[in-house]
Amino acid sequence: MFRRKFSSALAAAFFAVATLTSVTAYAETVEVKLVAKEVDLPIDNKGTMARMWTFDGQVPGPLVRVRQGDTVEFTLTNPADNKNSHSMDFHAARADVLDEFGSIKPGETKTFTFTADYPGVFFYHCGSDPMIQHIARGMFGAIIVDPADENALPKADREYLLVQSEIYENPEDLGAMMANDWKHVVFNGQAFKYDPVHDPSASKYLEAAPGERVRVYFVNAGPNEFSSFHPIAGIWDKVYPSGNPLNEMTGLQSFTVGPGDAAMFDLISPKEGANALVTHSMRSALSGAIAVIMFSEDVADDAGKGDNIILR
Ligand SMILES: [Cu+2]
Repeated sequence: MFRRKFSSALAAAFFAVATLTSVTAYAETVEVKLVAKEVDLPIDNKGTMARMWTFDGQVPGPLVRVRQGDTVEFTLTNPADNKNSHSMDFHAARADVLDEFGSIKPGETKTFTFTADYPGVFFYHCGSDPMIQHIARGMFGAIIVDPADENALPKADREYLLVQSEIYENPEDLGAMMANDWKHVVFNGQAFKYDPVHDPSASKYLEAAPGERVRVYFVNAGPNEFSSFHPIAGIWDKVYPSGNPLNEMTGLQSFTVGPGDAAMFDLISPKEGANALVTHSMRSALSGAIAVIMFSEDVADDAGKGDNIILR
């Protein structure tokens, strides 16, 4: 995960002021460097491998996290041994689709900057042609823009990122992608990755304690399927479309997140036990898009914190 860091001389000057008015956040410049990697990755808990196109060799790519008002200085490298052009489209950016978001060939590097003006959770993805295939093969991730006002949201006790996407049996088969003929719909790159109930070979699941506010940053990479995101045996306490605090909604059973969209979902369990986070589109859920969250008083302190926001 990329963390904010001091990088301007102004930051030092502001530091004394900031200690006196600790709720006032100030803008920083954040360097983010990602590398397009064409690699083999497992698409299920049994270790079935597929040729994926990725940012930094991971599906989803690294979580980028900045604060509202920050300037993001982004660099994409496409190594010479790749076979395809790649690009970056940050949904948190306002830019020129032909310039900043344009493709670079193997062996090329490009840098562009943008300011993170809107708080929330946003999709990022490769937009190179054919975009449907670059997304279906795993070239996506999330950027969280924390609000400039640190009190704009109720404080989350734990945070998790789930990115929904489709996996097509033959990643070369553009026709199957255009026909929406996927094999699995998954969270974070693998079928039933966090669901030991439906797949005994799953070893991971989300964790929290009763009474804690669990914030799920949910991104739907698609490329085609909508998600009706629902916590089985729970109710979303709050839902924030695009993760903007001004979009607060209360007491929802499910909320639809379309392809290329994202939202923030807060969940509080009054008791120990399990919920299952699913897209309530059953064909999608039963092909792999289910994540179990266990509520227990014995939860590990570091669950859903720091680098554990994405369970790799
Ligand atoms: Cu790409």
